[in-house]
Amino acid sequence: MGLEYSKELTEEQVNEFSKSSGFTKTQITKLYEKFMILNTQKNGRVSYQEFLNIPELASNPILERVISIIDKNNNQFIEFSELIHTLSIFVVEEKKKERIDFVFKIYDLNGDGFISNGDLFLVLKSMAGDNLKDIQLQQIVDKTIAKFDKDEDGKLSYDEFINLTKDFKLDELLYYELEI
Ligand SMILES: [Ca+2]
Ligand SMILES: [Ca+2]
Ligand SMILES: [Ca+2]
Repeated sequence: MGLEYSKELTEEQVNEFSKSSGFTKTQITKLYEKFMILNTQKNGRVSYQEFLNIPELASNPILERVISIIDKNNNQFIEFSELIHTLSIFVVEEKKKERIDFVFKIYDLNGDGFISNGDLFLVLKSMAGDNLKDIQLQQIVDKTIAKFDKDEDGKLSYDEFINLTKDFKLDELLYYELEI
């Protein structure tokens, strides 16, 4: 009904998106403008490839994992509603649990419900870049897993991860950094 393809949102759509996400109307309008810039094909949904074309993002190996989590309906495209839902997780203070869920899914790279030693290594490596040697990184990973792996199965469950986020104040960190 034109929603996905319109260059501008109608007032009604702005209201709806604002209500469902917690963003102000002005923020919705601005975000939509950015979304349409990303959307080089101007078809109302951003493909994985369009995301990967963003120079600052292209070098990030966990990007595809992040995009696949944003893509809630799994159609290989990011719709505007999916994008603002995800962004709102990081700017609306009360959405703390959703923030932690989102971060857990990123760390659980293979999506099996646990953060394994290998998952954590790959995620931290992609964040640290070349600043740390693999051996140093592996030591950090081993220590971190050992510290929070209460049931000693060698990997972190969701509950164990919650303790980690508390220890590192991960939630506050994320909330602060991504505030817009
Ligand atoms: Ca989608
Ligand atoms: Ca996993
Ligand atoms: Ca465990």
